[in-house]
Parts: sequence; C-alpha cells; structure tokens
Amino acid sequence: YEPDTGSPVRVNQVGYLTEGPKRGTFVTEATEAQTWTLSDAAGTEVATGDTTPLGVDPSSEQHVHGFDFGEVSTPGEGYTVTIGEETSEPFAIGDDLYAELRSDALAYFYHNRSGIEIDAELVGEEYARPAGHVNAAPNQGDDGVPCWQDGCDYTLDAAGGWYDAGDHGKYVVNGGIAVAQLLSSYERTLTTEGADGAPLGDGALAVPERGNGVPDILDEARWQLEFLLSMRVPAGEELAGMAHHKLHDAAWTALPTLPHEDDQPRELHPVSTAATLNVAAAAAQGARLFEEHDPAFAAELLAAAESSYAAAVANPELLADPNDGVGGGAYSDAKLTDEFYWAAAELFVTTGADEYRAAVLGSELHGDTEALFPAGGFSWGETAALGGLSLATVPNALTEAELAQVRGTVTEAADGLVELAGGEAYGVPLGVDSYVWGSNSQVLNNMVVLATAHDLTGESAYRDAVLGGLDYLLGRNPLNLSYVTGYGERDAHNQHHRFWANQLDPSLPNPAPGSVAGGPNSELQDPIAEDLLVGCAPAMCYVDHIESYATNEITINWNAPLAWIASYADDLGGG
Ligand code: 9MR
Repeated sequence: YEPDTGSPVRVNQVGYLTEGPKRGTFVTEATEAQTWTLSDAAGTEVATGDTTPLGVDPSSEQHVHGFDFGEVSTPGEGYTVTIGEETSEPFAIGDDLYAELRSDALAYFYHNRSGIEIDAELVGEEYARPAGHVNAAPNQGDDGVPCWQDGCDYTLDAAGGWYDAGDHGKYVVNGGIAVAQLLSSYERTLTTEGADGAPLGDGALAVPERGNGVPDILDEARWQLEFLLSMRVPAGEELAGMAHHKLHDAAWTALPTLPHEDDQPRELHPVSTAATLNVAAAAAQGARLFEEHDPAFAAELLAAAESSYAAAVANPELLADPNDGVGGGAYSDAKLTDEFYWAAAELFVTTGADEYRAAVLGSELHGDTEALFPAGGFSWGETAALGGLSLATVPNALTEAELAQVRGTVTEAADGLVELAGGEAYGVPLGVDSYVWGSNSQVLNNMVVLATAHDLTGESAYRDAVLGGLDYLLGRNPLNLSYVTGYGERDAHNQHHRFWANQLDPSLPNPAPGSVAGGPNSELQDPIAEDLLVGCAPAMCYVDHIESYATNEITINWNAPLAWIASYADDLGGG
C-alpha cells in the first residue's frame, strides 16, 4: 500500500496567521538547498528564498527540507509555494482563519448527543437523526440500564450524555476529560486577557438551548455533566457515591448503525475509582462555572464532586478490568495518582478547602513537571495536567510562591515542547516514540500546554509552537493531509463512525466539518492497519479508511482539545 501523499511541498492547508510564523516542509532526495517561491492567487510571485536541508526525518523516514516565509504578512487567499516542478496545496494568510473551526469543533458534541433528536434546523438535513437510546424499539433506553456487576440489582437512568466515538458507548473516564476541556475552554475566556467569550456565549453555537441566557458552551457541557452525575451508585447501595466506569452495548454493532437503530442490550459496567475521580474533577470545575448561571445546579455539582472524591478516597483501588472490552472499550488505567491530583486540584480551586490543599501539595506529582505534563501528551489516562493547568490559570487559594511554582511547571513543560517541536522536520510537538492511538490528541494536548504557557507569559515562542502544531494537523505533515474534516484541500473524511459512514453507504454523510481523526498510530491495532500499514514509519501509520478504528476514529476526548485550540487560535487572530 502506497499512500497518495500528493505534492511534496507541505503546508498548513488552511493557512497562516498574518503576524504568525509561516513554515513548510519539502520532501526531496536533494541534499542542496532549493529555491522556493510564494505566489498569490493570481500567480504573481510575492516572495522567494532557499530551503534548509534537514536530512532524514525519523518520524516519517522522509528526506526533507524546511522553508520559512514568515516575512510575508499580506492577507489573501489562494497562496501557493512552488519548489522546482512541485506546488503546494493552496492556503490563506489572514487573521480570521479559525473562527469556523472553533464552532465546528464544538458542534461535534451536539451531533454526538445521546437521548435527543439531532435537529435539522441546527445541523442541516444531512446530519439530522432521531434520538438514540430512548427506549423506542429496537433500542433499549439508557433511562433504565441494569447494573451488570455481581451483587447489584438496581437500574440507573443514565440517558443523555455524548456518545464516545464511532461506537455508542458512554464512558466516564474519557467523558470526564472531554467535558473538562470544554469547561476549560470557556474558563479561559474568564481568566485570560484577550480571550473572547462571545463566540462561546449564548446564541453563538448551534445547540438547542441557545437563547436560554446561559453561554452555549456551558449548555453543551451540562448535557454531559448531568450524564456523569447519573452514573453514580445510588444512595443506600453498597459503594454509593462511586461512579460506574461505563455503559455500552453487550456486543459491538456493525457499521453503519445509527444510534436509534441499535438493538443491543445496554449494560452498566462496574464502578471504578478512575471514573469516580473524573466525576469529582469535572463536577468541581462545573460547580464554579455554573455558580453565576444556575446556583442550584452548581450546588448539586459541588455536592457530587465532594462525595465522589470522598468515595474514591475510601475505595482508592477499584480498577476497571483491562479485559472488559466486548461491546465497548476497556478504558482501564492502573495508575490513579494523576486522577487523584486532578480531582483534588479542581476541588481546591473551587472551594479553597484545606483537605484538598493538603491532597494537592502532598501529591507526589505536585511540582514534578514530567509527571504532570508527560512529553507524549496528557490524555484520558494521564490527567494530572488538567489539575495543573487549572491551578496555574484559575484564581485560587495557593500562596504566591506556590502559584509561581505551579506556573513554573507549565512553562518548563512548554519549554521542553518548544525544543521538541523545533527538532521535528514537520514542526510537530510530538516525538517519534509517541505516535500512539489518538496521536493527534496527544499533539493537541501538548498544544494546550504550550498555549497556556503563552497565555501566562506572552512569550511568542510558545504561541509559535502551538501554531506549528496546527500546521501539522492541517496538512504540513508526512501524508500531506488535513486530519480535520472539511478543512484543507486534502482532508480526512472517512473516519470510523456508525452514522457518518458515507464510505459504506452513500446515503449517509461523511463526518461533520471539524471532526479530528485519531491520527497515526505505530502500533497497528486494527485489521486495516495490520493489512495496509506494516513497516510504516510512525507518522505514516494512518489510513483514511472507515474500518481503521485505531488510526481513524473520532471521539469526544480528541475533539475537545481541538475545540480548545481552535478557540485559542481564533482569539490570537483577533476573533
Ligand atoms: O482512546 C483510547 C486509546 O487511548 C486506547 O489505546 C484504545 C484501546 O483501548 O481505546 C481508545 O478508545 C476507544 C474506546 O476504547 C472505544 N471507543 C472508541 C475509542 C477511540 O478509538
């Protein structure tokens, strides 16, 4: 299998901010510098210069040169770079490149809501669909899901929430990080100068709750927060206060299957400490953000956060079974110091209480830059960074010296990522060893760390590294492919999804614009990858095929950092 990588001249196919860095990559066996030429839409040459030979890129095993046209700052569409006989895909230079991506990346969440009809007026006919898992045949409704654990005989009303990904499972651990990153995207607008809350505000997004006086991004987050609360063991039962790890089908369904067509029994899988801490963390963060808009809901969230945290402390080692992967993902995680840190940090930021202060300051992770911000990126299984970022950015009761230390870990991590990206031929803040399942989200989460460092310090090197990450995701990469549907001339559009399955059934749509593919995964963990990608260099281990779930799925916890970053980048351009 030879991927079609198009032109060897690789650029961000969306474009470059007027005052931002402008870098590209050229794949060539030539060892001497080559001349590049930037032309505008009319074909007029506007700049020229020499490439820099960089040798072999270990991530892609391609021979590459870099080029840089950062001196050009004339806005326009349809620019191209030509080197010899080869011309890049067209791109823009401008300030308003990411406004649409911000709302599209957020629309992903409404599209993937469970338990509610997806309204054509909000998403268009093509993407409209009936409510899923609402107890209308052949569905089993999520309003009465039987507990699936030895010794429990209750059912939970766990309707609502977001579907995880291409499947119809609803998982608390990646649900928690996803909603937390939406909340953080909003919270950033409250705590950061130059961050604009209006594009996330009431009436700004296509959600059914728009016009209710509450910022739309909080409406979207609430849909998931309520689901997370509903996954808790009821009072009076053994393990009350703990959260069930996940709810999903008894067996995997075929592709395509629309949510309302799913005929599988729904099952509530055992509780876990990780899930419980996700509820605690996300609910604690939600509590402070809903205080202004709905004090009763805020109080409910805070009470749930505190009791969840207490339940997790009392049951610190209830691990999800790594082999519980039939009909849904396992999402198992054997190391929970990071979840404890995250939950304690959010509770501390919200309440200032001594108990949580002690848990934060006493954690072995506190002050440990590498443990908080692993170079391979934070993720659903490595969540301490979320707590660290909240402590660093949201006003809280740390002393000045403690705050300076926390902020120091963010900038130290970001310094490492700037260096890492600077050594990558494609400018990506991800090392050759980190192309795992969902690598694009690892890139995005590293970009969140960099962007936060930029918010804290104003240092342009951090901003430039974030923009370099966007360049990578939007086409300046070994496959010359934008991993975000609807963005760039050559975009991923066959991601693994049971409704957005146009590749299998032309009457169904492709993924909605603004859906980010998981990305290159060097482990080859699905049959398509095993068949097509043997021997691939890490950053090449990707195929835009609907059945390649290990390289090409889409999920809430990958689109959430995309939304966060699009929001940051749109703010950079001035809105
Ligand atoms: O994102 C998850 C990734 O980190 C794991 O390595 C992988 C295998 O366990 O599972 C991924 O999550 C998938 C989940 O298990 C099932 N629904 C789709 C998720 C994204 O591919």
